[in-house]
Amino acid sequence: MVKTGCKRWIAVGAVVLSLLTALYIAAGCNEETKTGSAEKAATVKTGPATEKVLTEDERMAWWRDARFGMFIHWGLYAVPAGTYRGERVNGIGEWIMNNGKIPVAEYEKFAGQFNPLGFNADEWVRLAKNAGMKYIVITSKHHDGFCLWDSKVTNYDIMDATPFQRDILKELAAACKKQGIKLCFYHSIMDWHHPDAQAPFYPNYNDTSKSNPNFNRYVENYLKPQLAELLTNYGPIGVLWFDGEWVKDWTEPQGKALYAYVRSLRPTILVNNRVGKGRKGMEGLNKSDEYAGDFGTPEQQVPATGLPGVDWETCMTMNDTWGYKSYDDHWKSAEELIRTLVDVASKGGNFLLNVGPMPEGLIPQASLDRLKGMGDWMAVNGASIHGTTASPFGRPKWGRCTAQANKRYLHVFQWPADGKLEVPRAGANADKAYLLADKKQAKLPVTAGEDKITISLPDKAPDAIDSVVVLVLKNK
Ligand code: FHN
Repeated sequence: MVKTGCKRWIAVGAVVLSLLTALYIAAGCNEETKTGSAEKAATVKTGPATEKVLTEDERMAWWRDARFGMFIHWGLYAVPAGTYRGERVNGIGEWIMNNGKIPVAEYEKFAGQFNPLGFNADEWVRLAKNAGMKYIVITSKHHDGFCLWDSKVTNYDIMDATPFQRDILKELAAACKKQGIKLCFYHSIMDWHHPDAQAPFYPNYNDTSKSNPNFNRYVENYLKPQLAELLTNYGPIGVLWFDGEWVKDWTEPQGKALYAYVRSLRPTILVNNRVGKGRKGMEGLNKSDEYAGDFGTPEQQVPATGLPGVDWETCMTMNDTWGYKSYDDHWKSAEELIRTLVDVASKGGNFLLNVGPMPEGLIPQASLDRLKGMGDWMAVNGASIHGTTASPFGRPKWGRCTAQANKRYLHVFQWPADGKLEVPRAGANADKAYLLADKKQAKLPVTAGEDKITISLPDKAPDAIDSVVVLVLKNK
């Protein structure tokens, strides 16, 4: 993450850059750029009216409160769905172009088959909302380079290359606005399709020993104009969630410059640490303060004790793939997912849970079932997740704890056989306790000892997965 002083410089840079960008865009200086057969001239609308300048905490506030979001990996890879020329391809679904060694011209043909007539933006947003999620992060462009929006700088997008010809991001933006969900974009820096990026590295597009001498041209003439489109034409975007930053040609100074560029277009936007080199493997975060980005991104794991002192978000799949793979049946249970959400929140993080829609535009039934299970639990217990902070006393043996003002939400995974729930006092005095599932908030007997508070529980747990006891503290 970036030190405050360093961020100040980035903010100053962002203002300067915004002026330059406005001039750059207004001058239509991309109009001459054609960077490959599929690319078109760029004419990008000018940026949004100046946004209110927010402090760091104000900017992060909605995201910290949200705690739970939906990740959507969707693109052409949903068409082969893990199988190429009759053979199952190893690895995660959205990597099929690389893992199946599919040449660019062959892979492009999937666009002609991408016609998701079942796609209903309102329905997807409703699914996220009903699950208790507050934001959606969708792949505007994954590593394969295909664009889910109407981009003026390429024909390799939903409008020009597919029979569908509906701007998916535009429809989602409208649905999110209507339903009060923040829309965010995942965007890959690595691009296996672009001739100035990784396309020439075929058959290993992900060859990190290789350098493309034209990479900077890709950044200036393609990546940045596309980001300008995404940030100016789709309303207020909550997060730009970068990925694919590990390519040899991408450096931390470029990451910092891109961070400043993005903030110059949308001053209040959040940007993850993968904009630069701020990620350490899948652990999520390089500890040094010198990296760009607003939050760390542990992938497929929850840090044992959180990432103290920084904002972070665990992203995770429900099965083993991000992009749809028809035969991946290795699903986590709703119980595991609910407890993971609680575990993450109890350590002060966000949980970004993935769905990989099918090529018809529908979300797999197994994902719907899990979203429903989580939504049912959140409908009763959402207050113990949204707007909460980390446990003040780590991980108790019976479950987890989240906190908000004078409330401690005690997430009981193991209902005590003797009916006594022991909570470390952590310097607090108890006022009362009740079950979150109990609308009448009937008081549970509480006794406060020297080091612990003991709550007497009813015989039966209201929820076999996680019953939440609310402990209200005095004097706070
Ligand atoms: O390579 C990608 C992968 O396909 C997926 O998008 C995940 C999500 O965090 N990120 C990358 C690997 O770190």
